[in-house]
Amino acid sequence: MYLIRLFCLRGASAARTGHDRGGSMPVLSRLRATALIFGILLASAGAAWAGMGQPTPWQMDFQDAASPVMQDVADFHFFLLWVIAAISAFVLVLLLICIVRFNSRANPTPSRTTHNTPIEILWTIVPVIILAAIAVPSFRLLFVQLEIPKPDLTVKVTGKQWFWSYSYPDSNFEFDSLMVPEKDLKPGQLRLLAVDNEMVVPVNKVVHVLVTGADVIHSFAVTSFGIRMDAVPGRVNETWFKATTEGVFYGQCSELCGKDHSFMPIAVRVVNESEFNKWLSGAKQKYAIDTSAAPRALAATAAPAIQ
Ligand SMILES: [Cu+2]
Repeated sequence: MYLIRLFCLRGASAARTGHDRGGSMPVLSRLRATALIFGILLASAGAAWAGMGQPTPWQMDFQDAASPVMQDVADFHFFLLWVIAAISAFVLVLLLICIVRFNSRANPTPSRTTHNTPIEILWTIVPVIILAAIAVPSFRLLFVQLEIPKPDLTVKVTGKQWFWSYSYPDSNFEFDSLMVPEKDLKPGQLRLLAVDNEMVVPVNKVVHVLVTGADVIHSFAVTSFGIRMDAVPGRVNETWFKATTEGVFYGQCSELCGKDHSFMPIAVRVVNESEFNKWLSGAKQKYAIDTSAAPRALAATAAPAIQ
C-alpha cells in the first residue's frame, strides 16, 4: 500500500512539475506496460520453462520430474518458495512502514518504548511455528530418499577420471560409459551429454544404485530422478530411483574431480520391461566379465614380485 501510494504521489508530482523523465506516460500506463512485457516474456519462456531429462535453453525451473522423489523435491521447493516470498514481503512492508511513518520529518518526537511483551512472545513463537512447518515435510523427504524400497534391480556405478562404469552385479557384467566427443556427434545426440554406452533400466521399477569412486571423489547426479550421491573411493554409497517415464535422462558429475570433470556425463535410458530384457541378454554377452581369466592374469603379474 505504502509503496503504491509513494509511487502514485511521485508520479503525480512529477507530472505536475514536468520533471517526469519517462515523458508524459502516466504511471499506471507505465506499470501496465511493464506487466505486459513480463507477461510476454513469461509466455514465450513457457515452452522452455523446464525440460524432461535434459536442460533446455532459457530454462527457469528444475528439469521435469521423472521419479516420485524428484516430484517431492520439486513440491518441497515450491512450498519453501511461498514461505520465503511471504516472509520477504512481510519484512518489506515493515521496513516501508518504518521509513514512511517514522522518519524524523513525519515523526519528530519518537516514542521511548523499549519493550513490548506480547510482540516479543509473538516474534519468538511465530518463527518457531514456521520452522516446524518446514521441518516436517523436509524430514519426510529425507526419509523417502534414505529408505530404499525393495529393489527390482541393482546397478553399481563407479566414477573414474573421467568417465563412469556401470556394473550389473545380478547379471555379472560391467561396461564403461564415455562422452561422445563433439566431432563424432550424430544427429540428435546432445553435445556434452551423449555417451557411447548408456545405463539402461526398466520403467516403473525400483533401481538400487551403489555409488563409488575409483580415484577421486565424483558425484552421480541425475536431476529428473532427484538423485545426487557422492562417489567416494573406498566407500560404497547407496541411493535409489524409480523412473516413471520412458526416455533418456541426462546427468553430470557434480563434484569437481579434475580437468575433465565437465566431460563425464551420465545418460540413463529408461525402457519398458521387454526392451530391457532384450538389452540385458545382449549386454550379458557384449560386456561379459571373464572371471576365469582374472585370477590367472593377476597371478602372472604378481609372480615376479614374489620371487
Ligand atoms: Cu567426476
